[in-house]
Amino acid sequence: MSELYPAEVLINSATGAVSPATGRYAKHLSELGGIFSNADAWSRTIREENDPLIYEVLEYKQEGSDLFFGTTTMQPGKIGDEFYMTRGHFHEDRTKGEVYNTLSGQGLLLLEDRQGRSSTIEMREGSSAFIPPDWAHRSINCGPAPLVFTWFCSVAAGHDYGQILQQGMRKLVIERNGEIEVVANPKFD
Ligand code: PAN
Ligand code: ZN
Repeated sequence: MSELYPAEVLINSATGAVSPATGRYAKHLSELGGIFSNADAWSRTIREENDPLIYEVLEYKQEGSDLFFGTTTMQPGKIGDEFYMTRGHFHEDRTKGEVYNTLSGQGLLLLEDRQGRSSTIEMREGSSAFIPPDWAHRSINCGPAPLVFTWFCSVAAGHDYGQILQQGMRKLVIERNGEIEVVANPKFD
C-alpha cells in the first residue's frame, strides 16, 4: 500500500474549485439523455444553447486511501419545467453512505430507498446532508446561481447508475407558477 500523508486542500465556496484536485469530469446536457422527462425540451436545449454544461465534479483522493472527497458544481437552469439535476445513483456497495455539505446556492437533495420511500433535504449554505447506505441520491439546482457542495465518501462505495437511469426516481422537482414543487413522477403510476 502506498503511503498516505497529511494534506491541506483548498475549496472555493463560490466556484467549487479544489486545489490540488486529483480528478475531474464535466457533464454536458447531451450526456444526460433520459434523465429529464421532457425529451423535446432536452434536444431543443442542446441545439439552441449549444450543449450547455450542467455540472462538474472535482475530487481529491490519495492513492490507497479509504476516504475521498470533492465538490460538485451545478449550473442553474431548467429542461421544460424540471430543474437541472445530476444523474443520481445508488452506491455499488450497499453498506456505504455519504455526506454532502452545501457551500453556496440553493437546491434539493432527493433521496429514495429500494422500497420506494422518498425524502428531500434542502441544500443551502451551511447545511449538511446525511445520506444513509442504500438510499439513491440526486441533487437538483433550484436556484438562480450555481449550486456548490462538497461530498465525503468511502472509495469503496462505487456508483450504480443503472436503476435510476432506467426507471427514474419517484419524485420530480419542477417549477410551477414560479414555485418549486416536488411532485410524483407519472412514470410510476
Ligand atoms: C457525488 C456525485 C456527483 C455527481 O460525488 O457523484 O454529485 O452526481 P452523479 O454521480 O449522480 O452524476 C456522489 O454522490 N458520489 O458518491
Ligand atoms: Zn453518492
